[in-house]
Amino acid sequence: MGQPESRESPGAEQFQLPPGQRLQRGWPVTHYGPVPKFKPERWEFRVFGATADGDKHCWNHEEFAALPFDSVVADLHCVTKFSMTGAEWGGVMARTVLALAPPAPQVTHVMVWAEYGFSSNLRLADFASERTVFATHMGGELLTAEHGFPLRLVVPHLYAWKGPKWVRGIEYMTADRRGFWEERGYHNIGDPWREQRFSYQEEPGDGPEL
Ligand SMILES: Nc1nc2c(c(=O)[nH]1)N[C@H]1C(S)=C(S)[C@@H](COP(=O)(O)O)O[C@H]1N2
Ligand SMILES: [Mo]
Repeated sequence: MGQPESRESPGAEQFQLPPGQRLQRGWPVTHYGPVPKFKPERWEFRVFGATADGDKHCWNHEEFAALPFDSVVADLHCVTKFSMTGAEWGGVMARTVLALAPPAPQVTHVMVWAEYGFSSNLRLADFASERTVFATHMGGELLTAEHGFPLRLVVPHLYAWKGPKWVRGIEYMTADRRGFWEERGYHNIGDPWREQRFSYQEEPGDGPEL
């Protein structure tokens, strides 16, 4: 593990990057597979699995866009070592979704589902962080297609693969299960401050058997 890198921002307040990360100019596009085409009439956001009332909850695009809007300033840390800092994300807080479509008491993990079956698993506490946001906007502008329009998740305290672009719903789970990258060699938890990059670094209890 390296020392956390630090630098002076123009405002002179110091901020740090997680170990091994470097600052990236601009905002690169990183993902696996093609960029999906948004079809508003076919889009819905689904909450399913172990919901408190046993029902599925669905919002169409218009309904989702009418949910309370909040913003969060947060960094993106890609496991390939670049970071993008100070982005202002606008959208619907994960907490808002949890309040409107609550999980059953036994729920411990959330699978976040995106177009083409991409997924990422989160501990309920990570999903429920007060800074986790389903973003529709960055820097006051709608997201572009490559960056996840119409909706992407941002989990500020975890590596960026934990935030699927083109999100379509969440599944409440009563046991942990690995998502797309977590099945393919990446760490089940993915805390950049602890440099949890790869699954071989996992300790007992960090994730389901591989
Ligand atoms: N649907 C989907 N979302 C994804 C990915 C992906 O492969 N598919 N890659 C993740 C990874 S590894 C990173 S670093 C960020 C990159 O977001 P950006 O392209 O907006 O910079 O998206 C994340 N979200
Ligand atoms: Mo990444």
